[in-house]
Amino acid sequence: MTLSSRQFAQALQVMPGGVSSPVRSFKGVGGTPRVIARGAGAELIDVDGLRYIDYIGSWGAAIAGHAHGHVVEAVERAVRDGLSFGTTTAGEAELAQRIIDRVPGVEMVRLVNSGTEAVMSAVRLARGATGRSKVIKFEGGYHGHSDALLVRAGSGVATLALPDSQGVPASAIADTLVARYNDPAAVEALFDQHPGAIAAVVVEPVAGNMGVVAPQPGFLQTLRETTHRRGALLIFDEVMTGFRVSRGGASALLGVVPDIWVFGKIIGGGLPIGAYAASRRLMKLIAPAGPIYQAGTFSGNPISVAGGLSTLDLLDDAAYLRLESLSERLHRGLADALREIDTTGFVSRVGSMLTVFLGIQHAQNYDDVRAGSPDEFGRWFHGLLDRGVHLPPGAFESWFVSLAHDESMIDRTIAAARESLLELRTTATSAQPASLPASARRCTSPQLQGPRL
Ligand code: KE4
Repeated sequence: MTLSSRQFAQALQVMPGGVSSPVRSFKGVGGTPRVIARGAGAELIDVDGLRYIDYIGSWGAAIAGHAHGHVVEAVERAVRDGLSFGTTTAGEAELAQRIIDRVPGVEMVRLVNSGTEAVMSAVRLARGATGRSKVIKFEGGYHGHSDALLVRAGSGVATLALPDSQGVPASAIADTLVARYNDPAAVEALFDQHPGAIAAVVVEPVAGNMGVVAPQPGFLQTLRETTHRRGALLIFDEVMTGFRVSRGGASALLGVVPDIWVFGKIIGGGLPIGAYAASRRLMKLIAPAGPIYQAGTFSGNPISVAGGLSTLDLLDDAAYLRLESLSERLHRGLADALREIDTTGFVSRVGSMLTVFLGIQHAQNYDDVRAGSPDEFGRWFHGLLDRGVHLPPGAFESWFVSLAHDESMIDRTIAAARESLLELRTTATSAQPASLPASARRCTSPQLQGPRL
């Protein structure tokens, strides 16, 4: 029994599912999560000293890699001056300005402590600004775990195949309407059914929580036109895509300007953070400037802000070119492996966020994605984990490439993916795959093995 499995067994005694967030639980892929001791660049090192090329990247936040010198130094400097004051500090205004400078259309920003909090606040802003209550979200979209948005959600809700969540009263979701992603007609129909009642449409401009599903040409433009015509607001949830898919995020990349943006993850560089942003006119409705209340003890705290500012320092044009080069190399190698090993599946990618879907050849919405093979993904996941590659433990998640990945790691990932696909195809038992000597297998203890064919 490894130290990791012993420590996870202890975690199971004191935390639900042994985790602080459900997607980490391996429930979607089987087997036992690795207890991670530290991150270094593009690698995770578990408590037994085993190293993994990391494609979780703190679910997208670690775009610079783990423990990047520039980020660590900035955070260390900030920590020495105190952790949190509950007052205004210069850094939070600087971070707000950085976001404004990068994202065309953003005029003011409010910092909060998580993506969930940011989306929840953005919806409240839309409801307050329009005087309307209903909100449209999309099947498979995940916008954090606030009650009103935990309806047919993606990410962990989809991974765990939860119908939704218990504990969310019908009253809390009575104003939540659900449409199919990439289906503008479904949105129009909801506006027809609820004239004058819909405050906002909230959308991941590139869906990342049903796996990566790109917007079809014209989808976002149509949402922009429809919401404008119907007097509703368009909210882009860019917690994942913000400063990931381009220097200005998805709205800048795709040329569609929403009314409200939501950010998280990268703007904290791995420290807890969220933000929502909009025009001056809208944001001046937020207390204390206006009548819409939202607050937070640690909002804009100097440590998360230091993590965000130092990470954004690293995200210049060259960085995005590098991310694209590495991600395209991975995309091509994985696609070649799927084809050469005659595996039904495809790579769905936007910038440095991607998903390999197994069992399907295309995906435009949540129904398409659910026709895939999550069980097969689970077996493939463990084949890669055994070979030192740690994917996000769920078929409905995005993989993230960081600036700390390099060509050698990408090529090792492709080789491991190829071997694991071959293993899926050729072994129905737990025999060692021909290409790897027994000694090279990373973990032989049964409880660390994922489900076998
Ligand atoms: P947080 O509250 O977890 O910071 O952000 C919620 C959120 C909101 N919007 C989008 C588009 C998101 O992707 C997220 C969070 N993403 C998941 C990963 N799919 C976080 C991982 C987890 O839940 O542990």
